Amino acid sequence: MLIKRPKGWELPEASATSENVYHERRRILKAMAGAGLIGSTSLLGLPRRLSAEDAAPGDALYPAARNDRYQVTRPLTDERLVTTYNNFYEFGSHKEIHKAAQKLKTSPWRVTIDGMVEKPLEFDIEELLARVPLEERLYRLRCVEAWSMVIPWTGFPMKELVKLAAPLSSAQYVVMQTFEDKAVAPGQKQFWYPWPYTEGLTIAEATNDLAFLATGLYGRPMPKQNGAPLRLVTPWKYGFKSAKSLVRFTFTDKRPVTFWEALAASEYGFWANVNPEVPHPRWSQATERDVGSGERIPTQIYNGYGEFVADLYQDMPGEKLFT
Ligand SMILES: Nc1nc2c(c(=O)[nH]1)N[C@H]1C(S)=C(S)[C@@H](COP(=O)(O)O)O[C@H]1N2
Ligand SMILES: [Mo]
Repeated sequence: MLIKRPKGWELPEASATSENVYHERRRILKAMAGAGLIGSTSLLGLPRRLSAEDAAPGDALYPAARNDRYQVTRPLTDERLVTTYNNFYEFGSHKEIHKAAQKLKTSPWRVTIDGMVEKPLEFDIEELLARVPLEERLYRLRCVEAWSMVIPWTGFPMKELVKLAAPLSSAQYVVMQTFEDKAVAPGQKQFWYPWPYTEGLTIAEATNDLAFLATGLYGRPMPKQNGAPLRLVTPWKYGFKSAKSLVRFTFTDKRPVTFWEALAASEYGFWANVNPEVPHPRWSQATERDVGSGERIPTQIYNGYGEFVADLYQDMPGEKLFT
């Protein structure tokens, strides 16, 4: 879903994310690890420890206990891959965005809940973290570009946020928006993108057990490139649904037009449920490349989470559930 200029979509697997560059980086990382060069310092823009001025929100809450209800059978993807092989168009469409994203300031971080709710709310992320139970969950992540990972997220069930918000019975969707700040996110100067990054779920989806608001990964506060301090994770949907660095949750009775849908509705729809049998208009979704092992593996319907979510989509004729 690389977009270099208006209407010029391409598949990054074949272009931006050069496999050679990627494997070269892995080779260097391995060599450095072997030579003991990767330790607790901040090589490669991967700070292990944050300086006092930039302490991550809720630092003291990590690690959180794992919730064993969510099992995976593949090994976890190496933390270095999880924190370097990213998509975050606010910071560019290359695979160096993990460095560019360090400019993001996550403290203070205000979150707004508004729209069709009993009472609009605004609070600091720390206040939110103090009011929700943090836990760890192992989830598969399947990007629409046909790569996948297994990630140990820390966060809380999205239904906890819906509870805090107390939506009116007329609300049908929750719309999520990423921060907007051209001074830190150069991608947002690219006027042809419909900023801010916007995503949405039905209330039934948002209150499904699987819907998760992640605040960390690998037992630590969320790295900026992965969407600090708060990002959505919906493992049965393609990765682009999981909007990063959220600042606003708006409850509404109107289905939002989401970021990728506004750019290319025939390629990236509202529902975006994973299905190996429904190809993207420009490539097959039958298999995926596990970025850890490099192996191609079969893709599963709902990314293997049908037991949790298939019921949500019964009797919805005419809806493009898998685009
Ligand atoms: N705000 C924002 N959220 C975003 C994106 C983005 O460009 N901007 N990219 C999405 C895509 S396409 C994917 S696959 C995942 C990647 O998450 P990760 O970098 O933590 O693996 O983030 C999603 N969330
Ligand atoms: Mo993606």
